Amino acid sequence: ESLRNLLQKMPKAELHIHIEGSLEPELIFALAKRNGVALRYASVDELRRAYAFTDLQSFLDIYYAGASVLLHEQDFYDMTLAYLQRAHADNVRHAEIFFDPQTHTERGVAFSTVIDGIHRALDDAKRHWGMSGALIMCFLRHLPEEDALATLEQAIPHRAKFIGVGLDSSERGHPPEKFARVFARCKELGLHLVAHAGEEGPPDYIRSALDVLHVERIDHGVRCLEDAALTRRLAEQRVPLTVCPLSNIKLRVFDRLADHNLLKLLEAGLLVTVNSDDPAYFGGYVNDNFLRMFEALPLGREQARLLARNSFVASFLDEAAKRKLL
Ligand code: ES4
Ligand code: ZN
Repeated sequence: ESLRNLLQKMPKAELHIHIEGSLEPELIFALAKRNGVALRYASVDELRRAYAFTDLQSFLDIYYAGASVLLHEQDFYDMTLAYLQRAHADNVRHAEIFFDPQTHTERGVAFSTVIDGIHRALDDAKRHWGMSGALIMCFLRHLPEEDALATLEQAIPHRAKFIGVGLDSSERGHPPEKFARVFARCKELGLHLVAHAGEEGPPDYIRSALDVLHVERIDHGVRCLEDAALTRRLAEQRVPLTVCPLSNIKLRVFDRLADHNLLKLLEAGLLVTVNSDDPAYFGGYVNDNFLRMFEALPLGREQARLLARNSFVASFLDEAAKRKLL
């Protein structure tokens, strides 16, 4: 059996996927038409041609514009079911999915519309494909902490529909410390905690995500290797990193896949996972991330099996569910 086949067929979990980043251009246009929303792009091709990013911010501008077509519960359902179906084809058995409520509530969409539509799709994926899913609510770090606290208040009546919180959007200039109070409240509520750190931001943001926010996983975290003491700590404490190779290339964190530090992260003993981040924008779903990374770096079957195993180990599934999937 080929390495390609192994990568495609091995059961895996996906732990770093923004559901709004799974919105394909075709669905953006279909929803724009269905909802009577005007787009700045004349066609699917023109929109796709705009996906030429120079950094995180240039991507985020287009990503928030794309999300503007989402108005009704059914829109959130359709987007989420499309992702889950595509992930099922990649043999994803479990997905922990980020959603950005503020992107929608700021436009006047109700919090319940967002979470109910997404959550109904998770229920259906479980029934159709036996695939499990869980939601992680992200706070937009470019907005004030007060907005994050207000979002948390809106989320409380829906507490049973999500398992944790994260931190995303523009990293530079918005250190984890800015969200210390809201993360402390989330910890009291028994929520799982994660944060994007060390994607574009410095290793110090990884350290403060751990020390100030008390996160259990670091999203991206690839810049940890600039700090040897931090790298040793992440390895010793088995802190998972949810790495997204194609994202890192599209957003110019690394020039080429051959320059990616994934193998170095593994060699440092880190609990690395491979994920798609925003698959509709970055040129591939999770198996594309595996296949292209394994073509570009000297990685083999042993690492394939390790990365698949890590995806379940690093998940927030309970130990009994992990044992069944491992
Ligand atoms: C994101 Cl790649 C990335 N980084 C930070 N925030 C995000 N939101 C969606 N994708
Ligand atoms: Zn991300």
